[in-house]
Amino acid sequence: MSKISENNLETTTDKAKKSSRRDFFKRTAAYSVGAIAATNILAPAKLLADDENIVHHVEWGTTLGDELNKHPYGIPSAYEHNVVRRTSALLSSAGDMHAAVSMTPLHELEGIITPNGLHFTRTHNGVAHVDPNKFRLMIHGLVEKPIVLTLDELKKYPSESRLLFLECPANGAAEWKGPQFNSLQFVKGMMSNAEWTGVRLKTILDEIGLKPTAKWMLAEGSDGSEMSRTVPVEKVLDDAMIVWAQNGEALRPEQGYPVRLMLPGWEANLCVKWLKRLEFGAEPWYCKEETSKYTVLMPSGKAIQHFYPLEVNSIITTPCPEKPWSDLKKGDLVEVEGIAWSGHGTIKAVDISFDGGDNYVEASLKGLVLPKSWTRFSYMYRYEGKPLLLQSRAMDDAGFVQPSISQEKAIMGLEGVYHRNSICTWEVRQDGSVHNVQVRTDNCPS
Ligand SMILES: Nc1nc2c(c(=O)[nH]1)N[C@H]1C(S)=C(S)[C@@H](COP(=O)(O)O)O[C@H]1N2
Ligand SMILES: [Mo]
Repeated sequence: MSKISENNLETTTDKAKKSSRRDFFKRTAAYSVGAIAATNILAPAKLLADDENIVHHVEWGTTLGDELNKHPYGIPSAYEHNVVRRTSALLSSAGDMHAAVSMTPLHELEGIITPNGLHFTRTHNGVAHVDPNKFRLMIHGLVEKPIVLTLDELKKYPSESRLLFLECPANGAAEWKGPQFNSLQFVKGMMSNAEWTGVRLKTILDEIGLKPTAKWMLAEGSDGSEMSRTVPVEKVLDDAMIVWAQNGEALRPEQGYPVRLMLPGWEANLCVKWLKRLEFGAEPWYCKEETSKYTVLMPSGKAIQHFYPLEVNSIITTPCPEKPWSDLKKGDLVEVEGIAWSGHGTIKAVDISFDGGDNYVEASLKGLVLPKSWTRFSYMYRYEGKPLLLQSRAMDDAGFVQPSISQEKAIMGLEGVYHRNSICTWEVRQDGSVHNVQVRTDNCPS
C-alpha cells in the first residue's frame, strides 16, 4: 500500500487488559442468540451445553450483594477499571503533569455524553481546588454597574442547559507531521461532550448594562496560571454561558469548579476555568494565550490571530486501534460508528469510505443531532475479510465539509499545531488489526 505512511510507534494504551470486556461481549452474543440470528448481525457464537455461565452457578448470585451505604457516591464496576483518561509525557511540558493534558477514552464511550470522570482535562498549572465560599466573580470595565457575585448569587439567575462539545484546538496536533500515536484516545481524545448548566452571559449583562464602547471581554482564571483570553462581544451576547454544572452535578475540579466560561463551538482554551474576573474593554487584550500561543501559523510565515470556532470534524470510533476487528469473520454484518461535530453549527451528513477516499457511502446519524454537540453516526457494513482504509467525512449546516489531509496541508502548510480537522484514516489489516495511517490522495507536500 504505497499511499500510506506508516506509524511505527507503539500504542500507549493497554490492550491486554481489555479481555474482561471482550468476554462480556461474547456472553451477550450467546445469550441473545435468537434475536441476533434473525438479523444476522453476528455469526452466532457456539452454544455450549456445559457453559455454566448461562443459567446458574455465578458467584454473585449466591451471596449477599454490597450494602447500599458502601458507596454514597457511586463508582463504576471494578471490571471497567481500564476505562480511564490517559496522559502522555509527549503532550506535557517536559513530562510535568501539572501543565499537561489527559485524554478521553473515546473508544469506550457510548452515545454522546462523556461521563464527568472521563472528561478530558487540560491545565497550565494543575487542577485548582477553589473554596466555593471564597469564590467571587467580578464583572467590570465598560459596564454601567460593575458587580461582584458570590456563587449563590450567580446561581439565582435563570439557568439553561445545553449539550456542547469542548475541544482543545490542539487536538491531534502531533499528527500534523505524520501519524504519531496508534490510538484513538491519543489522536483525538482532547475533546468531550457534556450537558452544561449555567446562565447566559447576556442575561447578566442585560441587568448590569454594557456600555456601547465595549467590544471585547477579558476572561481570567483564578488558578496559578491565571489563564486569560479575550472574547469579542458579539460572541458574549450570542450564546456565551457561565456554567456551574456538568451532566447534572457541580463541575468537577478538573473542569473548573465552581464556575467556568463556556463558549459553544469555540476553542476550549477560551473557556476559562476557575473563573474569577470578566472585564469589558474597547480593544483585545492580546494575552499570552492569543499571541505566543493559539495563533495559527500560515505557510507565509504570518500567523492568524482571533481564530475561534472549531471546524467541522469527525472520527470513526468503531473500529479503531484500541477496538480492532480481529474477531470478525468474512460475511459478518458489523456496525461502523463514530462521532462528528462542528463549532459552526449542526452536523448535516457523514460519509464513510472503505477505500481511502475513492468511494463514499452515507452513514446515518443516530440519536440527538444538535448544534455544537457531538453527533453519533453509524453504518452497517458486511465485512469482506479484506484490508480497508476507513475514513469518515462530515458536513455541517453552515456548508463546511471536512477536508482531506492533502487539502488541509495545501492551505495550512506543515507547521500547524491548532485546528486540525482533516479526514483521519484507520487501516484495517487482513488480521483485523487497526492502524493509524495517513493517506495521500493528490499532489501535495507529504
Ligand atoms: N483557568 C484556566 N482555564 C483553562 C485552562 C487553564 O489551564 N486554566 N486551560 C484551557 C485549555 S488550554 C483547555 S483545552 C480547556 C480544557 O478544558 P477541560 O480541562 O475542562 O477539558 O480549558 C481551558 N481553560
Ligand atoms: Mo487547550
